Amino acid sequence: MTISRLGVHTSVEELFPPAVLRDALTDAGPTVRIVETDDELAACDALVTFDYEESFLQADLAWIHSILAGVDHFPFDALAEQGTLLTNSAGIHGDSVGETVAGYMLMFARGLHTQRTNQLHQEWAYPPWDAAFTLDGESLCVIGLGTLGRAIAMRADALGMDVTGIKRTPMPIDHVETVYPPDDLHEAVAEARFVALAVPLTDRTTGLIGESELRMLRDDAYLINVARGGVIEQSALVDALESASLAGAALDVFETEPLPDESPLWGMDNVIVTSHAAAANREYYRRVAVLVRENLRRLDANESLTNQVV
Ligand code: 7N6
Repeated sequence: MTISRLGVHTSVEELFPPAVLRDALTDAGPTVRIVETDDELAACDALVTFDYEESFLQADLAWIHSILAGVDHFPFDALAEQGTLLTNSAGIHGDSVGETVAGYMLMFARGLHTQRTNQLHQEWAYPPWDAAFTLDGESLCVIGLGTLGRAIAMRADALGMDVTGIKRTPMPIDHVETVYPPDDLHEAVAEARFVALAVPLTDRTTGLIGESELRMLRDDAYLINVARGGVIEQSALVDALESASLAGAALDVFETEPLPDESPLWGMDNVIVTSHAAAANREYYRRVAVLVRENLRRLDANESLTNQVV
């Protein structure tokens, strides 16, 4: 199958200007246009997009490429029924998310979040004598050992941390001392000073960290979420933070985004809130372009697609 008319949906603007991706694809084969209206959509065989909209189904596209790794907002069954292929952008976020998680852990260990808050009040304050620690020798459990989890594990290992992890199909993974199956979740998280969530949002991972899992965590543990908000029962997390049964949390993703003004998470000293920005990277569009080009080539050659979800 040859794609001759490729659209870049304006929703990619969430991450980069549509024109930079269009320009990066101009010599890829198809004519490439930026798509905003249904008429423009109707003139496409395939679409690169951030959002999912129902009009994409009506347009009967041959292929949709999501510029996100997490595609839980797409209707897999309806796309499959219609014969529309769906691919995602998994695999391109390891370095950016890995560095972000290393940053969160360093902020907590070295008290940098507190120092920054102090600076905003022009306050010169040495940390309480027993507050600061080093990551060297601390433990991390990474839940999900795909691109993100492995990139997190590699950086944690380089910082001298003891890394364990959970993988649906356990196998030896570089930089991870012990890989547990999902059934051993409680055992795996109970030991860890840091727990990082790096799983896709699926039926199996929705609410994975709820009240009983939070109760298993050490009371000096930090929870990090760079997966999807729905992986944690957010109200149970707020309760755990308010009752100090957890030392803190770094959260990039939330049940509702943007995080609503009234959320108590905004105001907690031991919570780092970032705006679904762990994967932000000025090179993002180039990496998407590489995936799109590869799949245009494969479609042309009647080969199976890379990163195919549906
Ligand atoms: C950037 C999203 C993904 O699913 O959540 C990540 O690709 C990055 C807004």
